[in-house]
Amino acid sequence: MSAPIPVPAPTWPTEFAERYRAAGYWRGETFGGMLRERAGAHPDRIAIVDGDRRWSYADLDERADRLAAGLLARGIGKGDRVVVQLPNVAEFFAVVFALFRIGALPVFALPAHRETEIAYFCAFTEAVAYVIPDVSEGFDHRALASRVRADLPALKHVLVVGDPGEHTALADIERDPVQLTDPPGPGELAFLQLSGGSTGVPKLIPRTHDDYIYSLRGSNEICAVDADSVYLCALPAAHNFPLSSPGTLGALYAGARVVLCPRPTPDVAFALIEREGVTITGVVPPLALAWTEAAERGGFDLSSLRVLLVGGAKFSEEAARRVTPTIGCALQQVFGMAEGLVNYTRLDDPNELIVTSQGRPISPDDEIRIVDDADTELPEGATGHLLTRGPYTIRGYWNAPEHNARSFTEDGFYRTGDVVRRLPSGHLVVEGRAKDQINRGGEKVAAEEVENHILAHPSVHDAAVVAVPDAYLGERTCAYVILRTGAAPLKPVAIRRFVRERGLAGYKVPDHVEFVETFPYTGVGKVSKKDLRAAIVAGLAGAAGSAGAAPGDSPGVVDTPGVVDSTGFVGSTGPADSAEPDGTAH
Ligand code: OOB
Repeated sequence: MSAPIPVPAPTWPTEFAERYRAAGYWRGETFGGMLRERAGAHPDRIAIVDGDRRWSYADLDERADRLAAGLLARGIGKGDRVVVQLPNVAEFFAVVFALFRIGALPVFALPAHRETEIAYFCAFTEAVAYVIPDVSEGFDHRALASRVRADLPALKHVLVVGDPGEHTALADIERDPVQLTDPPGPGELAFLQLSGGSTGVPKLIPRTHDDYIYSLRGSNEICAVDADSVYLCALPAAHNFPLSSPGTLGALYAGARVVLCPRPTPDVAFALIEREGVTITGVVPPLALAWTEAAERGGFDLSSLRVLLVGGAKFSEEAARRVTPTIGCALQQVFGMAEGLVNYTRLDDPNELIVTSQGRPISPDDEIRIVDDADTELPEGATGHLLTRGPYTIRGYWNAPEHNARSFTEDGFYRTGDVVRRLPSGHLVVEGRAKDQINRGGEKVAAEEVENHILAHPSVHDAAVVAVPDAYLGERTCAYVILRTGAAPLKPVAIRRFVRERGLAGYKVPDHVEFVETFPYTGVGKVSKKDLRAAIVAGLAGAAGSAGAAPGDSPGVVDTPGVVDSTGFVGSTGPADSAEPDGTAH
């Protein structure tokens, strides 16, 4: 038990930590203590609604305690890593608070992740346990767990919500609560979050109790979340946005109610908003579009909804303008990152600012630098690279010294990879991105990761993955592929299937595959992704223009259905691992 952390993640220098404590940002709270306090203050108030199940604060507190005792009895303890991959079910919170209490670190996987990603998270973090549902969205997680576990002796426990199969039922490990001898302190790590990333494999983001709880408190204040709020968790619960902006944890911090939404389609979400009197929720831009259209059609009473947060990817001004008139609630744009910094438009901002900017930071001590390629600060109002440092922004990834040297400046600023400009009000406008990443409706795809998988195909000589504009998702992925000399021609679907069968999340499977003879190169001999993207845009314009195209029907480029996404992030209407959606395309 209590495996040592291989290479400790860099943390805040003492003078910063002291400053953040003195300013009242870090108040010495922990998640375990926070839940205990709330359960003591209002035991009978409802904390979690999951379908017909309603857990009070006392219920959640007791379940977390019983699970904590069960985990300890199995030898899982402080500092141990536990990969948690659960859909939006109440047990997610029991598990996570149990881990928080004993100081074991949840590693937050998304439900869409598959064997390659899960095996990597388990191996890289030397996880001792993996928590899963039995079957979710038609996918049997138990079979995946058996395969992953066969290769990883350190992974001793697979805990299943529901029918455990050959593994252990989560419910069976519960024990009578025990007195904890060594609970984590507020400055210690609470969990590891996944970075959207732009590198071959995802990086892990170490967050402490103190820093994360500060971001919750700040978010609650900005979004007016209080004990009477009802937060609908429409996106996957493990993602940083629905977890903390202000999210489920913000709601629980406020003593409010969390309603879990099994999928974010308007029919399901709107029915819950009406039934549960939801006051606030957060979605990615494609969902905001779908919700706006559905709200226009009517049929549900959405009058309880006060605030819709939209973030994760750029929300277009036109779409932003439609939210309040159609859904009847306030819009808050949120531009955040799991590494830390979160910006919100404020509820009392002028409407123009709300619809044209991505907000300003939570904290007066969030430091913002906007710089050129040489890290030189630009004049006020200029567009450049966003660097940031502050009381809830990490100083380094977990166990990744080489990445840290690239992703952080020497004085501790995080290189966000976002290109922004700052308005006189301090609000940021996201103008683009300088990282090799595709933002597929809020889901981040690291180009290099997908390229590496395509390169494993025996017929492939080289691959370059870039974003293509899409009316619904904002961006989709396009893989440009050069085949080996003499290799037999392939169909795009063969590449897509190959990537899928390597066990990758559905949203990373390229939406579109183009075979080419060569790539455009930059002066220094690197593949010019700028030129590749330009070629796509030119191709789009040539193919009768994409203006006014319905979601997903960008001519000639997108070969998957637009509104039906295979990931669960944006909303799925069928099993995530169904057969190739585009088996007949190309
Ligand atoms: C959120 O977190 P991540 O870690 O999945 O992704 C962060 C990246 C940002 O660096 C930026 O590139 C992009 O997602 N992004 C936006 C955006 N919000 C996030 N780009 C343009 N406009 C926006 N409003 O995505 C996340 C974390 C907490 C709250 C909200 C989103």
